[in-house]
Amino acid sequence: MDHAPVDLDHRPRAAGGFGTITLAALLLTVAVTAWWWVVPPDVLIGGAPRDLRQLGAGALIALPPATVAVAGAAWWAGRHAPGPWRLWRQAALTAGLFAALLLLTAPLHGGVRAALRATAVEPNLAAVRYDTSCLPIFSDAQCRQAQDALAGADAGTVARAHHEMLARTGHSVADHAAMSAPFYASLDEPGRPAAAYAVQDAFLVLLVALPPMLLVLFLARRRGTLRPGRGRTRWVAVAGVIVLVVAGNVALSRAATAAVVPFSTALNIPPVLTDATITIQMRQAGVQIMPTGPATQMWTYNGLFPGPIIRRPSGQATRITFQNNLPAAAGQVTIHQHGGHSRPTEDGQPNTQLIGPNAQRTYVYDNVEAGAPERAVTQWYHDHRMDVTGRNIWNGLVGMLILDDAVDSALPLPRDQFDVPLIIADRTFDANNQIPYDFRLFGTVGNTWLVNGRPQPFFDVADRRYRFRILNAANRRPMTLALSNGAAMTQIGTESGLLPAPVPRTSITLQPAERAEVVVDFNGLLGQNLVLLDTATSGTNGNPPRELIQFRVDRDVPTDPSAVPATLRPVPPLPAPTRDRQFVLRLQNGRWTINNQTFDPDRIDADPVRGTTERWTFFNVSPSPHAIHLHDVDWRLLSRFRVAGTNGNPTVGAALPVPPAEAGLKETFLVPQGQGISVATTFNDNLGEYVFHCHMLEHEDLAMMGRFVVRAA
Ligand SMILES: [Cu+2]
Repeated sequence: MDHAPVDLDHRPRAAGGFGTITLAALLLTVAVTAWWWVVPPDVLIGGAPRDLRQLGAGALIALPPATVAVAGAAWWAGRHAPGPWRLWRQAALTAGLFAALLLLTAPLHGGVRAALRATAVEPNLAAVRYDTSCLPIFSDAQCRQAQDALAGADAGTVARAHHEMLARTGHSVADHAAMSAPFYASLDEPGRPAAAYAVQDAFLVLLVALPPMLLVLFLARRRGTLRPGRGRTRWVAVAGVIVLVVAGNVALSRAATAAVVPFSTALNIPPVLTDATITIQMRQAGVQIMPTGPATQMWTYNGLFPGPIIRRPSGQATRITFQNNLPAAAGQVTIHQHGGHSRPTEDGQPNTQLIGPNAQRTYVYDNVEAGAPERAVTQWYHDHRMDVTGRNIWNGLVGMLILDDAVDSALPLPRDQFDVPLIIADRTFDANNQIPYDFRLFGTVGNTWLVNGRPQPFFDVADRRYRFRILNAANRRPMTLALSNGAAMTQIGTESGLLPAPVPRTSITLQPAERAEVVVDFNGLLGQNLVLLDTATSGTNGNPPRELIQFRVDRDVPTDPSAVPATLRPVPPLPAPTRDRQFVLRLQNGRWTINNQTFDPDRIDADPVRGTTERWTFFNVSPSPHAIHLHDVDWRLLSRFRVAGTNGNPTVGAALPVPPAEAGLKETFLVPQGQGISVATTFNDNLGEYVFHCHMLEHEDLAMMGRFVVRAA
């Protein structure tokens, strides 16, 4: 290596000192970036490749273009680039050649991505289940608490417990992997041009290559192989390159993850099925969720996401035949009519009465409650299969079900086209607009919010009242809804129908599976645009509120016949409870437990007698909130409180206020960490077996579920 200063204004030698340094730096760069370049981000967990196979595959594929690029650049620099800018020219040419070669080898990328994802994701599922990495929604203290709770368990213990759990529910880890692999493979259908990946990859490589390039410049300067040039010009050039590379990455990553121009597509309103006999086909279908790029391959009801809305008069039986034409990877499925007072055989049990591949099952919903028509209500139907509910719902098996009755219809609330469903859920889209599912111990969240299955739609409204039936259909994400003008929404209903009286609310927090029916009055806002926000994550990490849907008040109506009465619908009387049960929610050995136990189909956790009233108290001493969902009957919230005592023996501490919006009937309740709730119900309905569980779906899939059996008096 030649350490002597070189007069770069003269014709240079082909491979002088700076050339050697540059060559070494570029090889280092190639090695560092290889895995990043070739391994798609959705295969990575926690930002690192899972194993050496991925690293090796990345390096192998990066090597040929890198070698050609370095050789070509050295040749060119040695002949044609005299002067102080030779180093820069060399770097720029190397980058350009690299990008061009990536483009030329683009078809290879898609295949490698598909192969890596198919082989890497599912076999690691069991390991991922015990991933303790924290989501941004948790505080550092909560993360530490979770990690402490898991620290005591060795991997073998955790794995054995998991195997036992899977075995009890009729699954093995191998089954699980085998079931899911074809689904992930099927996601890699041609859509986004391979060249688009390559351009994006090239920018990624440049981003990573930038620091070593700067280091080379610095070293060359120090060693005197680069003559001091015009300093200002050089650093302007440095800044220019940095800006270009960073801007390219930002632009391309946005284009790749969510090519969404806010409020550029109209609100999707699913078709409404009203017949007494309905057939719904479950199948994989491409759904055009993103306004540009390929359709998203999803598991759907009738090819739709969300599925069709089922709207029926209460008290009239509805027979729905669900045909399982999903890919074999889906395995057996089951459908829960969430909120319904269904008989046990019709409730969508998680581990029995399943619908196998290419089989079908007819569910009969009586829509009757204690012998009378059910209260009018916004319910939903979704998959409930043990272990994989999170995956199945994430993949699309979700739809809304509405029951109407005379009491609700007699009120002057907005109706017909002014009565609008808003099903909100989050998903993470990859560069190909697909949504590979990534199981997380604390629950899987997405980075793109969807309203009725579309990102950031707009909805043209008249200057009058609208009734919105809002469902949080997310796997794990709680949402806090607010209007951008700060105005109050009038909440009129919960998961179990109308409230006793309307409640004005400037923000409404919904846990997964919770519903809120609200009336929004657009009167006086003609010509204005309002946005429904999720403010739940704003304030942390400086995130702005998420903009979910834009309401454009684009037309005037002379009169608004609707109104929100001062009283809506009384709740039925609740007799004094005659039986108390207590349930403690914990995180133990990587599993979410209820009274130190996970789901066991052979164990009964509560056996209430029909006709009696019970009070159930839940204590949350785990490091996550939970959303407790109780099947079959509707419940009343008696109290919220802080947990006192110890984690081993929690007791009821200081009372917390019960919000007026929780004064109605409900079946899904938030239990924040360190807090508890008491709820009560009269088991006045069906006999038989039901489940209760956390509705944060990954908690549920880790078997945070119990069984109760309603016995005859
Ligand atoms: Cu939970």
